[in-house]
Parts: sequence; C-alpha cells; structure tokens
Amino acid sequence: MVERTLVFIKPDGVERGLVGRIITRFEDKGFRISALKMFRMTRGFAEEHYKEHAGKPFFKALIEFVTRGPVVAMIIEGESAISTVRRMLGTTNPLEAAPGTIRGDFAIQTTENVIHASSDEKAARSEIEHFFTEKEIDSGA
Ligand code: 3AN
Repeated sequence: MVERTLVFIKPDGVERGLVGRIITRFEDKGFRISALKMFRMTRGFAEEHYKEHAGKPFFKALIEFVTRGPVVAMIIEGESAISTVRRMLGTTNPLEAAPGTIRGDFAIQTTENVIHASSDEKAARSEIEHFFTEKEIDSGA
C-alpha cells in the first residue's frame, strides 16, 4: 500500500551538514518526496509533537535540543513507506542501530539522533497534519 510518512532531520543533522546525504538515501530507495521545508520549531510546536513524552526525564532536554536550530521536514511517500522508513532510520538508541541505517551510520547519542520518522499510521496522519498544510503537499498528479 502506498503510504505517506513524516520525517524531519533534527538540528544536529542540519548543523552537521547531513541533509543532502539523508535525502539521497530516501531518493535512492525509490521513495518520492511530496513535501519539504526547513524551519525552526517553536517550543509550543515541539511540545505538541513530543507530547507523549511529557514528564519523562529526557523531555526538557529533548525540547531544548529540537528547538536550538532549524529542522528539515519532509513527507516521504511510497509503498509501505511508514515501516520501511523507520527501518532505514535504525533504533532510537544509535549505539544499537544496525550499520547501514541512518542512526547506525551517523549518530552516537539517543537525544541527538539526527532524524525522526512517524512510528505508525496514526502518528503519520497526525504528524503530517501538524507539519504541513494541504497546499504544501504535492499530489503527484
Ligand atoms: P523515535 O525517535 O525512535 O521514534 P521515541 O519516539 O521513543 O523514538 O523518542 C523520541 C525522541 O526522544 C528520540 N528520537 C530521542 O531524541 C528522545 N529520546 C527517547 N528516549 C530517550 C532516552 N531514553 N534518553 C534521551 N532521549 C530520548
């Protein structure tokens, strides 16, 4: 099934100049980018995105980190995009992420782990709506 998922390259990935290499991986795989933008999250925007983690010990540091510089957000579209993109990212803890995955190849720390992607269909739907307006999304037609 063709799916859409929400991905963003976190401030560490942008600062380190990894944007091009990460986007290339998704394009090389055969996925389509149906929306793309760079912006700096406000605290409120970030807290809404990570609301399921509110109150956890790492929450404050996570919000500080993700708002410290711009992110590059995109919608990736293609066959089974949600689970496949998650596999391309690797596990949340980059030390356990398999070589060949984005986190496995580019990250060491769990907070500064370079990239986010929606975890399932429900998250993808709500995150796409949170990050992009209908007008910003290319229908492919
Ligand atoms: P993922 O990004 O792999 O979906 P989540 O949703 O569990 O992982 O966590 C969201 C973000 O919160 C992670 N990408 C990471 O930046 C941060 N995070 C999660 N767990 C921890 C942790 N134990 N310590 C520090 N930061 C964490």
